[in-house]
Amino acid sequence: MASVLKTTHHGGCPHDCPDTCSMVYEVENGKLISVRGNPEHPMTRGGLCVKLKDYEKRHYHPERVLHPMRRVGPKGSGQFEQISWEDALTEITDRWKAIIDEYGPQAIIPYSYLGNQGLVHGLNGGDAFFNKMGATVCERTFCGEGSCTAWLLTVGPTAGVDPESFIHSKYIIIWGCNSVSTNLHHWHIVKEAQKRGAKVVVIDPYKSKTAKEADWHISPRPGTDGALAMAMMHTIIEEGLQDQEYVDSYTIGFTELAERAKQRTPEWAEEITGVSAHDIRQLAMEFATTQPAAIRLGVALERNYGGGQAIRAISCLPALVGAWRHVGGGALQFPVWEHPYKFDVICRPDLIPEGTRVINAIQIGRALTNEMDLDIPIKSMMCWNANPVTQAAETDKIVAGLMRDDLFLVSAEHFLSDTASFADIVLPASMGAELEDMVLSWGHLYLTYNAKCVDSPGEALPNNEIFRRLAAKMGYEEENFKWTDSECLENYVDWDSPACEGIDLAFLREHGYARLNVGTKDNRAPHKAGNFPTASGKCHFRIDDATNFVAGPFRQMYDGFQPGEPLDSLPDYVASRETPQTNPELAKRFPLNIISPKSHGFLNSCYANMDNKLKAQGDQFVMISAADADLRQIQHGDNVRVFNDRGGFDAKAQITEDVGQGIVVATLGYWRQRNNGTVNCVSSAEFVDMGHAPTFTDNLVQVERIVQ
Ligand SMILES: Nc1nc2c(c(=O)[nH]1)N[C@H]1C(S)=C(S)[C@@H](COP(=O)(O)OP(=O)(O)OC[C@H]3O[C@@H](n4cnc5c(=O)[nH]c(N)nc54)[C@H](O)[C@@H]3O)O[C@H]1N2
Ligand SMILES: Nc1nc2c(c(=O)[nH]1)N[C@H]1C(S)=C(S)[C@@H](COP(=O)(O)OP(=O)(O)OC[C@H]3O[C@@H](n4cnc5c(=O)[nH]c(N)nc54)[C@H](O)[C@@H]3O)O[C@H]1N2
Ligand code: SF4
Ligand SMILES: [Mo]
Repeated sequence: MASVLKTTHHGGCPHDCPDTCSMVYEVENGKLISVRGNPEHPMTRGGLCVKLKDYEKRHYHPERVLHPMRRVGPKGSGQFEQISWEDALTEITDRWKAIIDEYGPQAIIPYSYLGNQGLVHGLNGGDAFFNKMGATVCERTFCGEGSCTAWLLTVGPTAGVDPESFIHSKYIIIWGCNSVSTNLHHWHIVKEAQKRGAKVVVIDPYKSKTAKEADWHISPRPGTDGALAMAMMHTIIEEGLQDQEYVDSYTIGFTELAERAKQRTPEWAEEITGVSAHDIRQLAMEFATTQPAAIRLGVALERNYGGGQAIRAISCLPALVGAWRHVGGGALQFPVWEHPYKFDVICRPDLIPEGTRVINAIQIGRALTNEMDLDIPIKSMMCWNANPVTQAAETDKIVAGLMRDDLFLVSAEHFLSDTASFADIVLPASMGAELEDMVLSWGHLYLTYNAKCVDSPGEALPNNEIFRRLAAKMGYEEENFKWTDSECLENYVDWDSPACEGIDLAFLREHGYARLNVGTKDNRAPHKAGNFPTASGKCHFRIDDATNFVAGPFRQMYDGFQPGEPLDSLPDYVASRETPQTNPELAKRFPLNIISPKSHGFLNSCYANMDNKLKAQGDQFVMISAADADLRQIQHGDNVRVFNDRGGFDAKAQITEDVGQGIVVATLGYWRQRNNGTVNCVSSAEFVDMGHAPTFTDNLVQVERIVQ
């Protein structure tokens, strides 16, 4: 009898999720047979989420793209023929060379995001390649860049409170984050703190899974958090609850902030937010007096026109009450700021020719349809680690652009996603256990290693190998295009930094993960005595002469760093663009504010093509209040159309008390090829006030029963 060889290997979940779980791959006879959470990792604690617990099934899914393919049917028809790697790469580079000859390299645009968060196969791969080419720079501001701009202006690039230190918090505000679905491994810590007596407050316009488990759910209208935070400041200062010594020593601009806050009364905020002045006062007083108090800022906070200003206001709150003095006090945004990655080496922004134009990924539909009036049209796009047809705004324009006969689309993918199905050439990409990498985390303070432990099925190749081969064919000579994956890892991390003391690649290969040397969960209080990584070393309530800019922890990915319009020197409430209050004309036809948060069972659009995940998650639904349903003669379970002037999608009506009147909620990720439209058909590609972040929570729609 042949002996069965079972081995285990260190994994790191590559998905765009703050938790970056440390995993255990189990391999038998060269096949991945199971994937578990690493029981030793202090955040993963042996558990994975519902999406990943059978990750091996995704590796061996029958619909995986296994070979390079060329389109043979009309665009988007999904008809392809298998071709060799050599033919695929030659065809791609021949087409690109011809486009460059005729239009110049800026007629080509890369399009990627964090579909893979590996340093080698996620962040690297394409950026250095397209920078060398001189292609149009794709500015990628989908997720957190408005938040980052606000955070940097206020407290600088600090990881803030260690997510694990929340165990010591006595008052926790989860603000615009559905942790139960999107940050599960932080939620476990919050629940433990709750058991130890902490009060957990969730601020969310609807009763999310997380809001349901809170001690107190506060439900402001979408996009009104700035008003809530300003009124909290009002109460704190009015009651004299600020930590004056902390404020005097470690902040700038208290006098001006206090003056503005004076006008932002809880009664004023009640009108805007719909939260009672009484509740606002109570929240402010509890937050100020129950220390350590910690705020978890969700990405979703930025997704309306005043998102940046709201996040600035919220980021001021911990300094105002001196919460930073304590372990487990302060605010948590993206801990990735203290990870020692060398983004300049990874993405090589230095290779971008001076004067290269920048197009934002959120507005790709406008670029592809040339609504932007580009002097050089986009003639080719390469897409990897991203799926704009489901995830980016104004989808109908994206689809119209991708249908253009003169657009040459190359897609490296695991599956024939909504985007890849429009490609001229599809390249099969390797998955998790098939490649070596380190996975960045924007949600904890560990380095995470991922071993290659099985071969890729068919002819799939890791992203970085695809770009190595493309670079060779294009004749790019820089040494980084020749580094092995292992050499990349040696070069991409600042192993000599204090954060990496005692850690090297060999250690990571052996242990799978390593805690950065940035204090422990039990002693870390980075801003106990100020020490904010801002130019002044202080927390900035006030900023003089600031202008808008695009920032992100991965900002070197695009170098779209052009200073923009002047910013208010103080935080404030800035109204959304599309609400019945701010745009009554539009609201006559489209009276409902839509929120499109993440689906519990999908990871962005990943897993929404797997039947078992779809079954657990359920079909596309839209949550609507009984009052709004009645007005439209909609019954629970009816098929409805959700739409506005930008487009629409079909959904099953879910009548529920979890949403208030005037708000509808439809979660994200369902595939267009399986549905009549997606939530992004209705979302606008306008930016918010800071960092070119998207306005996914700033859209008015109408809902109608579909009459069969
Ligand atoms: N299961 C699952 N997990 C994921 C993902 C996924 O697709 N599925 N995606 C990952 C990614 S890429 C990201 S960026 C994170 C995002 O993680 P989160 O920030 O948690 O993202 P969302 O689920 O979009 O929104 C969270 C909550 O914010 C609320 N919200 C929306 N607008 C506002 C507002 O104006 N004010 C307030 N106070 N709340 C608002 C929504 O109602 C929602 O309940 O999740 C990651 N984790
Ligand atoms: N309405 C609305 N829209 C949103 C949001 C929202 O809350 N509401 N959230 C926004 C946010 S926060 C984000 S982060 C974006 C995410 O937007 P995207 O990053 O575009 O979304 P994903 O669905 O994760 O797409 C990743 C794709 O990469 C592929 N992929 C994964 N790993 C690899 C690999 O190793 N190699 C290759 N070649 N391909 C790979 C996957 O199969 C998948 O198709 O969406 C944004 N869009
Ligand atoms: S998607 Fe997030 S929670 Fe799930 S296994 Fe990956 S890192 Fe962990
Ligand atoms: Mo995201």
